[in-house]
Amino acid sequence: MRIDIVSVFPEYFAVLDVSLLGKAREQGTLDIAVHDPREFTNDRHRTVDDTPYGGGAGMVMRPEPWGAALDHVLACGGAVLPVHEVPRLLVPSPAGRLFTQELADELSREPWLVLACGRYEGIDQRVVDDARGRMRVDEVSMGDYVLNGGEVAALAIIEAVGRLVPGVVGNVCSLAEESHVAGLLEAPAYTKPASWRGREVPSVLLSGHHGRVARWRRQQSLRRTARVRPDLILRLDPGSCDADDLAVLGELGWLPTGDGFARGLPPGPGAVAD
Ligand code: JDQ
Repeated sequence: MRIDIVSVFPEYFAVLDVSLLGKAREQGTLDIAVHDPREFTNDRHRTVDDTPYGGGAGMVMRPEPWGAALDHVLACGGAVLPVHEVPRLLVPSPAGRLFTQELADELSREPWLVLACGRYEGIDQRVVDDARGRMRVDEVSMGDYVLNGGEVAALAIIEAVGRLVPGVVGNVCSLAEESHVAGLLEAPAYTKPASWRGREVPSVLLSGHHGRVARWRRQQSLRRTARVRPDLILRLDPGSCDADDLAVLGELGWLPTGDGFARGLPPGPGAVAD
């Protein structure tokens, strides 16, 4: 996969030399290049920002350097790809659609991504609107909190997408296991020693009984998700739940509906708390 990043802070992306993604770049599985819009300015001060029309605090990134940088990426960045390829453009923004595992999956099957990282109050909207005429564009949010720019969001996107690209993650089983438990939080994990500071590893994990371990983990996932992320239980597919799952959720007051789960009666007296 080819990834072009556009950012006025190219140094941010030094971490892409490290660990799994660093190895994938060495192997050529990921081909990542960073471009600085400042290199596409014409004035003596290499200005990338200006005051917002309509007034208000902060600065907005000027469209001309961004337009030129994206033109360059399309003309040269794709020199390594078949001529017919068109990239997907991702623009991190607090006003974008939520970046999800589903989108990460979809993007991992693309040959070419471009990430446009704004700063200040963001990029002049016309840059995004103009790009939509040439490629698929998604403005994406990492969640309802505010970052200072798109760089950290771009790194999270690259890590989430990159690890799904064939050949990046060595252990393919862990990816398969993840998709099996998709939509639920992970069960807690433990390693040696079996006893630490008076705390024991749950005995079922030492039992060697694979069936019981799987059932315990699934139950922990369901309980944890119901407690911490009830929004995920609402969207859980009852078709992906077996009788054991329904029993656990029922005990917590969740009942299957046509297309998900709903809060039923709260567990009555004698119900077991987690
Ligand atoms: C940019 C900014 C507008 C703060 C400039 C570019 N999930 C998420 N949070 N924050 C961002 C994404 C994000 C992404 C790109 C960005 C923030 N800023 C700063 C812009 C309002 C507030």
